[in-house]
Amino acid sequence: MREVDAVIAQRLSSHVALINQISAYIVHAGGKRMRPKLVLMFANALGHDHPHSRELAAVVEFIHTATLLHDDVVDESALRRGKQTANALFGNAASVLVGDFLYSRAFQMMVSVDRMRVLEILAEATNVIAEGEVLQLLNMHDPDLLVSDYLQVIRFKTAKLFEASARLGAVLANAAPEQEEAAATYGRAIGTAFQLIDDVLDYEGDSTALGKNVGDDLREGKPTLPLLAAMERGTEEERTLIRHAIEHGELDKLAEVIAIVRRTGALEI
Ligand code: GRG
Repeated sequence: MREVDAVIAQRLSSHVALINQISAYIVHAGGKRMRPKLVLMFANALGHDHPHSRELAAVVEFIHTATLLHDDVVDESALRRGKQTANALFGNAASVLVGDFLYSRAFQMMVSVDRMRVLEILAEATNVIAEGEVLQLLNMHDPDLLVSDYLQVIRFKTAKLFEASARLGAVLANAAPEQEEAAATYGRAIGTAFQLIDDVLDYEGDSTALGKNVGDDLREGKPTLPLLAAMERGTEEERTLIRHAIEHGELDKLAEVIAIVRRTGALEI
């Protein structure tokens, strides 16, 4: 990964000092580099060892970072990777614009790889990521949401870039179509699993975590995964109780909702 980090550092440069400052801040803030690792893992496993794989590994990290910058503005988040978000430090406008810079730099770098298929995969993936975010926005307060709707959002907003990263590794190695599809399936599965776990981990932190988080969900009228799963697994009466509690922010129903989440095993996904 050191070689990919070197490409990242080298390609970050802009003529505008603020762009360098913000992009360096976020790119070096301690991300796990999971998507670049997928590119390299599949490229190497299928016999490709060429600088193009490092370049593309950096490309997917730039795209990922652009989506994080935009996402933190949309969610008005204050913390990312254990540090203050770029929007908290530099403001929303600068964060969105540096996201645009990283996104367009990623496409500029892709051109140097000179493979139409690469452009096609990442153009489609970023389209789907944006669709996922818009769907999430539309679903956010919909109490009729189904677990399947939630899964569609995470396949779009998160799993798609994992899928594209694994697929790119296979494409660079000139893999056979069935190998490329197998890589894509792996990426999609691991990306979906990653987001599912991320979404329920907060609810299991300690003995107070479940109550605190379900309380926040009811207060904000948000049908999150544990509540959706509890509604789908509960009785008709339980479903109505949770739905009503979400729609009306009924915190006096908190203990009953938590009991249903526990009884239905809604955190066991
Ligand atoms: C710029 C094309 C474009 C779209 C913007 C806002 C938006 C549309 C998309 C946001 C998508 C998003 C943030 C999905 C969640 C992805 C996710 C699981 C982030 C956390 O990933 P980690 O844990 O992060 O891999 P690190 O910090 O390790 O890099």
